[in-house]
Amino acid sequence: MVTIGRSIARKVIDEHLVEGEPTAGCEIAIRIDQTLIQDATGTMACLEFEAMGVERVRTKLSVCYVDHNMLQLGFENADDHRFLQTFSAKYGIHFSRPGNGICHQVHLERFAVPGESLLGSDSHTSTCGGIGMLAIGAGGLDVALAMAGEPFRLIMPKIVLVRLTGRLPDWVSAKDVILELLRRLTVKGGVGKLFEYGGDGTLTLSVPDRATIANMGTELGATTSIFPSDEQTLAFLRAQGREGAWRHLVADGDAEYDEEIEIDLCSLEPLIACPSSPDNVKPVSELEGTVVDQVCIGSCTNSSYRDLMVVAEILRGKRVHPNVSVTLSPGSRQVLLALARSGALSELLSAGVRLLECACGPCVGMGQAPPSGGISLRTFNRNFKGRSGTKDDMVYLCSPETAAVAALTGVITDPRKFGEPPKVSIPDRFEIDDSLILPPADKPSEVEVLRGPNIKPLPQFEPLPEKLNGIVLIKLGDNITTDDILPGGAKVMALRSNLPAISEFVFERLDPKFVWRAKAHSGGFIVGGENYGQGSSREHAALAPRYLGVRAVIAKSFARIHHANLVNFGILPLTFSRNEEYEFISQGDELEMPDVVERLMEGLPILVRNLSKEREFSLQYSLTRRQVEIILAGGVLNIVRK
Ligand code: MIC
Ligand code: SF4
Repeated sequence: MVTIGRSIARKVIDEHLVEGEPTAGCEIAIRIDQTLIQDATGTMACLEFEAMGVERVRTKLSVCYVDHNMLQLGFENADDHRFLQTFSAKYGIHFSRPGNGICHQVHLERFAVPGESLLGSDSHTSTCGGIGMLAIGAGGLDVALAMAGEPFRLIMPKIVLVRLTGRLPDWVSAKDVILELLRRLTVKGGVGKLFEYGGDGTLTLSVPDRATIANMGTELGATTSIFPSDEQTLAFLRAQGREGAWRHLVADGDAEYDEEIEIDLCSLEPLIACPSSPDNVKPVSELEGTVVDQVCIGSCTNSSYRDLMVVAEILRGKRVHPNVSVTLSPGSRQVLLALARSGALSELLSAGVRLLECACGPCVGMGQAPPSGGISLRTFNRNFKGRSGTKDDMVYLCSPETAAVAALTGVITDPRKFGEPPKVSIPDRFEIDDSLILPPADKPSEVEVLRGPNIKPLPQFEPLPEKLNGIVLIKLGDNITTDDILPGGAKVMALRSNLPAISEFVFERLDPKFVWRAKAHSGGFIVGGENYGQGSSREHAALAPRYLGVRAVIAKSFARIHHANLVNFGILPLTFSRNEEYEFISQGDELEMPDVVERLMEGLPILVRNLSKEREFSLQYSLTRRQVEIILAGGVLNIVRK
C-alpha cells in the first residue's frame, strides 16, 4: 500500500476527527481536548453552557481567564468576574484570576500541549499553534458546546506550507515575519486556510517567536496556524516545568500541501503595519521621521519574556522621549515577575515607561486611548480605525524593537540604526507560581453562582419565517470588522452579558442612527462587501443585530468566525450570485425574499425582489445541512433547548 506523507496539521486533525472527510472545503467535526474562554466573551458562553443543562465540563481541561474587562468603572465588570469565578468553580473550569495575565500568553505557558486541540472564544486562540497545538478561535456558543463535550464543526481548510529558510537578521524579529505574510496575502488572504510552518528557518525560532506568528495569523483570516513540536518546544516546556507534556510532532518528509509559500528570513527587514489595517505593511525605513505620540508594548502578540527584555535592554539607562507616552502591559504575571527579578523592570520604570496591568488594556480600548489624530506605535495585532478608543487614531503595528527605539527617539526610526542589537538570555527555568489559577471546586453542589444585575438572561429567538421582508438598514464596504459592528472599549464591553443594553451600540461608530432605524423598522437587512465580520470572535456582533431584528446579512464574502456566529444565532449569511448586484442595492431599499424556508430546505438559491429598484436577483449561501437546520430553528440554542 502506498501511504502519502502527512503534514502536522493533518496528523493532529486525523487524531481528533469524529466526522467527515478531511478534504479542503468539506465539513469535518473534531474532538476538543481543551477550551479557553475570557471574561469579555465568557459570560455569554457560560450562560449558553447553562442553557445546555450539562453539570460539569466534559473536556480534558477548560480554563476561564479574566484579562479583557479589567477596568472596573462601575459594578458591571466586577460582578461579571465574580460570576465567572463561581461559575468556573461549579462547572469544572480552572479560573485564572485578574492579574494573572492575558489568556493566550498564560495558556501557552501553563496549559498548551503539542498535538492536542484547543477551542477558545477569542480569535487569537491560534497563539498556541506556536507549540504545535491545533488551536482555533470560535464564537462563545461553539466553545460552550465544546465544553459540553460536543465536537467542533468546521470547514476543512486548505493546508498551506510556509517554508522558512535562513535566519532573522539583527533587529528583525518574529513580528516582521507575520507582517511580511500580511503584506503579501492581505487580511483576507488566509480565509479557508491553515498555515503550517516548516523549513530550516523554523528551527531558529523559539516557541514565543512562533506564538507571535501564530497569533497574528488570525489577521490573515486564517482558520489557524501550526508549528512543529521539536527541540525548541521541549526547551520551552522544560522552562515551564512541563517537559512531560512534550511530544515530537513534525511533518513527514513527503507531506503534501495544498499550497506553499517561501520566506527567506535573511531577506526580511523591520516592517510596520500603517493605519488602519494589519495588512497595510511598509518597511519601517520608508516611514522614518514620522512623529510619534504614544508607544504601547505588550498584548497577546508580543509579551514574552524575550520581547519585553529586548525593550528593557534598548531603554536601559535612557529616558523615553518627552513627547511620547510609553505603556507596557505584560502578557503574564510570570513574565512580569521575571522582569522584576532580573532588574529589567527597574530599567523600564527608570526610563519612564508607564506600567499597566497584565491584561489586554490598550489593545482593545480599555484605557490609554491616544490623543486626537495621535500616532500610536503598538506591538499589538490590530489597528482597526477607532479600536484604540480615539476616533481619528493613527495606529501602527510593529515589533518590540521598532517600538522601543521610537519610544526613545520620538519618531519612527529604523531600529537597525540604533547600533548593537540587544542580547537577551532566556532563563532555563521560569519560576512557576500558579497561585492565581484556581482549580474547580471539589464539591460543586455547594457552590452558588453569583449573578449581578448586569447579567441578563438570554432571549428566546423565533424560528425563520416563510418569507423575509424589510429594508436595507445599512450598506457597507469591504473588510468590515466586528469592532465596526459592535465596538470594544471600556464602556461597551462592560455590557457583554447584557444583550438589551449592548445592542444600543451596534454600528455606533459607522452610523449612530443605525439602532434607531433598526428599531423603527423592526429589523431588516445588512449589506456588506468582501470579508464581512473580520477580526474579533465576539458573537455579540451577531447576537446584537439579531436582537434588533436583523434576519439576513448579504455580503460578497464572510470571515470564518463571524459566518459561524451568524448561523449560530439564526441570521442568514448570504452572498451575491453576481457581485455586480452589490452596486444596485442602496440603503433604504425594500427587499423581499419569498419562500426562504422552502428554498433553504431544497438547497436552492434565495430569490430577492428589490421592490424599490424593481429588480430581481439571486443569492447563494454556503451552509451545511446542519447549519440550515440551525437557521430554520432560529439558532443553535433553540435546538439545544428542545
Ligand atoms: C479582540 O482582540 O478583538 C478580542 C477582544 O480579544 C476579541 C474577543 C472579544 O471581543 O471579546 C477577539 O479577538 O476575539
Ligand atoms: Fe487581548 Fe488584544 Fe490579544 Fe484580543 S488581541 S486577546 S484584546 S491582547
